Amino acid sequence: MIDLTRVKPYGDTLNDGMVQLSFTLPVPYGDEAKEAARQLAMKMGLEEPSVVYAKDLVGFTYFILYGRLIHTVDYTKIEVPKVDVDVMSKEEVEEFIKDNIKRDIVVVGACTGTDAHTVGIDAIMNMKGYAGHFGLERYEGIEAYNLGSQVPNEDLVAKAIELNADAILVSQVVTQKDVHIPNLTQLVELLEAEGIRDRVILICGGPRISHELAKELGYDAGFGPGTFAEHVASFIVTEMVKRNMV
Ligand code: B12
Repeated sequence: MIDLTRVKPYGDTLNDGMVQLSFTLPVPYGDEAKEAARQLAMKMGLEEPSVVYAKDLVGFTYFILYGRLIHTVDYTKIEVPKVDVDVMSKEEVEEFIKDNIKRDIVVVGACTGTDAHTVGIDAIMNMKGYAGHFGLERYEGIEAYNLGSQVPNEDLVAKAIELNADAILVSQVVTQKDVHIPNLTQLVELLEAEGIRDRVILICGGPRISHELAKELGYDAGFGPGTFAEHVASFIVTEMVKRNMV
């Protein structure tokens, strides 16, 4: 019987708490390094941790450990803010645009700032799509403009104004030292300064972007790993009708 108020990891048998974790320590490979890793794992709440793999990284050491986690979480109390929309298929979105918006909608997207990762925004926008899900460029009724990566916020805003965009999509993959936060915030400020923030649906996405973070930063929605074009398209068209942007 699973007690959802006290959930813990599962390895060989239910509730055994077994986990695997990996990390690197800035110390040379050797017995002392392995003992340091073991002690750290115990401080993290693992019982009987064992170092099952250690590799010299030229002065540093990389470890994989197994151990028995002592902590549990109350799954019944967990609430995660999510994009609240009924996801439609590509064909349903196309039909929805024809029936409810009655014009082509314009979507402009980019990976902004210094971020050079194109694969995420391409997955959402490109004709060929991602994992068997066509991107927005393939949708009838959507004019999609993918500006690529390392696009300054100023250029993205200028393009959105030029094309009279209904939605702006921003991808942020690099989050080291929270570099994405000022970059995402600056875009909102620029849109506000141009007086067009309320006229566009503003969406961000990336592997470490949550809907909650996106809302906090002034975006309409945020999408993380596992997103397909139809999730984004469904949100845009539903929101456009809600806001009477037809
Ligand atoms: C490929 C890759 C690169 C390629 C990028 C090539 C390219 N044309 O994109 C190259 C080699 C250039 C590269 C460079 C760097 N990279 Co890199 N890279 C990766 C890697 C291996 C895969 C990323 C990827 O393509 N994922 C596949 C896509 C489909 O997934 P995704 O981006 O998450 O997108 C999905 C969702 O997040 C969402 N989504 C994403 N964007 C958007 C936008 C919208 C609007 C919506 C709705 C949804 C959405 O939908 C997508 C589909 O489901 C990752 C590690 C990893 N395995 O993830 C590291 C990784 C992202 N890179 C990293 C780093 C650090 C760098 C460098 C800084 C390394 C360096 N020191 O030079 C540079 C940065 C260069 C720069 N200026 O940005 C780190 C980032 C760490 C962090 N927390 O910030 C990672 C995580 C590797 C690591 N573990 O350290 N990288």
